[in-house]
Amino acid sequence: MDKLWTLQQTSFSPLKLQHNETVFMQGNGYMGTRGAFEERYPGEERTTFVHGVFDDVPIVFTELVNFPDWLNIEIILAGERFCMTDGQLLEFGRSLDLRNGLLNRKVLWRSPKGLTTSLEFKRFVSFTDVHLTCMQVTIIAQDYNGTLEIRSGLNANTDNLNYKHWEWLGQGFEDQTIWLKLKTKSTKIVAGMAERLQIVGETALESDFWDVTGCPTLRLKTTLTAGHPLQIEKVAAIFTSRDVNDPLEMAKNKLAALPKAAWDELWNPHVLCWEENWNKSDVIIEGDEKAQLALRFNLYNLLIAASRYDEHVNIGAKTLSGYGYRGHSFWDTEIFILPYFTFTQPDIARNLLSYRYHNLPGAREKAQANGFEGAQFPWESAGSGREVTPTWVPNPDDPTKLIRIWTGDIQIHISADIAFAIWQYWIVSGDDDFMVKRGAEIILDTARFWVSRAEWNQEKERYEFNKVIGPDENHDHVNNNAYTNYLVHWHLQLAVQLVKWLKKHDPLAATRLFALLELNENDIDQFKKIAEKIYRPFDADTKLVEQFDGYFALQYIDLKALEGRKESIQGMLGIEKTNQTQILKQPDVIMLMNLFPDEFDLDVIRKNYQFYTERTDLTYGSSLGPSIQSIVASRLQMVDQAYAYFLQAAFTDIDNLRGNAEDGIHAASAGGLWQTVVFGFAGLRYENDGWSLNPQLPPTWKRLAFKFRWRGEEIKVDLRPERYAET
Ligand code: IFM
Repeated sequence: MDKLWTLQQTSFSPLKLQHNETVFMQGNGYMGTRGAFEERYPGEERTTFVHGVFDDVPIVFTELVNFPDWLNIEIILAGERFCMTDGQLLEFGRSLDLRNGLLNRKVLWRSPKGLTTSLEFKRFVSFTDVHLTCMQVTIIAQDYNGTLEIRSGLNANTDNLNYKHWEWLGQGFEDQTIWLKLKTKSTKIVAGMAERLQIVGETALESDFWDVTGCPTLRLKTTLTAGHPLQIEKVAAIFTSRDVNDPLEMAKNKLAALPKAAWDELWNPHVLCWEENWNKSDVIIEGDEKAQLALRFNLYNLLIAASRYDEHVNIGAKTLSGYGYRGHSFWDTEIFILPYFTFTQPDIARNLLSYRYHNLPGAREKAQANGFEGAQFPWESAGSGREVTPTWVPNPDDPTKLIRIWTGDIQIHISADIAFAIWQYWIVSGDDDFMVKRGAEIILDTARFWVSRAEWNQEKERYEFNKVIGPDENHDHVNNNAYTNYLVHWHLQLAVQLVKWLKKHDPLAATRLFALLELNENDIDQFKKIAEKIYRPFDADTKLVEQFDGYFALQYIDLKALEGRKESIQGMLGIEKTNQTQILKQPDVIMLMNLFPDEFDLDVIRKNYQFYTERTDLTYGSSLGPSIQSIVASRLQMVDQAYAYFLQAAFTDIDNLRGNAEDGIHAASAGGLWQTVVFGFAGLRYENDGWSLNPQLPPTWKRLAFKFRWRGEEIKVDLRPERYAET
């Protein structure tokens, strides 16, 4: 077992089921399945989500639908059901091989009647044939001869936290295969699933099909002889009407085309495909094994979350790994996750940006509904690209009361974040085609939104953005949030430059786009004029950027005096009270300086870093915070601090640092982690003219190596600090 690639669980803890389900997550960019055990346990949250399969639900509008369970296998050994909480668990070990997504569990179990059996479970979700999953169970009776009964069904009675989304359409059994057909209640997406179960190399003594409505089940019975291994193989196929016309037929055909024992046939190309992915996207750290493994764990979770084929899906804030945020996507994708793909697998980045392009109609609808022009992207986005941020949610402390959520109304910076990600992708990939066909339309139509959203302050002779929420969500309805204003300024300038470029590069496309968006030269002048006059707070004396109007006058709270707390400041003080303090949920001005390092001199960055860091709730505020702090600390050559924040991001989910890993992977933190290493420790900087490195590695790191793509060319970075050079 390679400890730099393998995540291990050495003891079974029924109280940590859900946390471990998140950690032992598997997926392939089409579907994602939590690391639940094959047999069932109370308190588990077994889910499989498939990208783009959303259905309507109260309060949060829409959510990813939990698919029928393909994992379940019940094993009955000489009449006793295998269950790790009964009898005696003599040995237990589980591992996830990050190199190829293989989940393996080895158990030595003594039944209540005293019979000992060893069981090994292996499973993977195919990276090559994304509709397929494969599982193998090897069973050895240690000290007895007896019967073995296996029951395995496709259980459609799954729900999303008690909310049912599936309508049952049919089920059946043919050619040793069970099948199930369903439809989501509101979105009418049809799913077809099929499953085949067999004893490898043997014919079962008995085999039946139990036609239980909603849970077609296969049952196999045979005998176990002491010391002789017996192997069970299960393959399952999932298709939906989002992928093909007849999902059920496709699922059945898929299984019918597989050889009798399919593991090797599916496993070999799967491993090669993983190898290709890691070859492009791995990061090697030498001298710090814990950091290496944790980093790979986070990258693995990004690799299994991103669709390779579907331009109409994004990555949710919790990937496909849990109910948190119900599969909705935020700026987390563009600002935190996308750089990993832009730099290492630009095709995936292009897909993700295309999702925003296809969802322009939803963004235009939102702008119009709010009385604005152009395109205003939703704060939370799902299948259709319409705003799906809940407006009211029950107060967790008193469910009879509701809390108003304002982010969907006024957290407007996401439209500029998307423009930023497109620009970054363009600069790095040199993909002019994307810019001409898709990127420019997004950048210009969102620029138009800014023009109509800006407010002219006659007295101060400047444009302002009032009543907004910046990245720091502890403060709502603030005026002139620095992050928002600076970003819009940049966005409008970019729009002006882009028009110039487009006219020169592809005049016909420019004319077409102007006609499509009904733009004229006055509009472009307007972009320029507003950009010049947008208020961008900066105090030349203190060198501080005020996060928003009046921030400095808010109450200071000494976070150090509250060390040891177990909840966020907002949780302790409540929303209203926190609003009155200077405590930030996550970096805001520091976030700005992270995105535009060249706009501010180092002294300004240092002063703002010092000022805002001590006011930011980095332990229990947002998980998006630590990675950004780390990158900026690296830039300021504060390597120890950068490393401390790096660790905080790296172990967010593995060690459940925020106590909510059961809701799913913190995807933005995972994406930010890659940035802490590449933009932070390696100091990769890029601009129109090219890229450069300015490395400063943590003291124990003997080597940092990774690849990235720059305008079609593969660049290999291999950093070995001189202090470790052989003498
Ligand atoms: O997008 C983030 C936001 O910045 C902080 N709250 C959680 C969201 C989803 O991760």
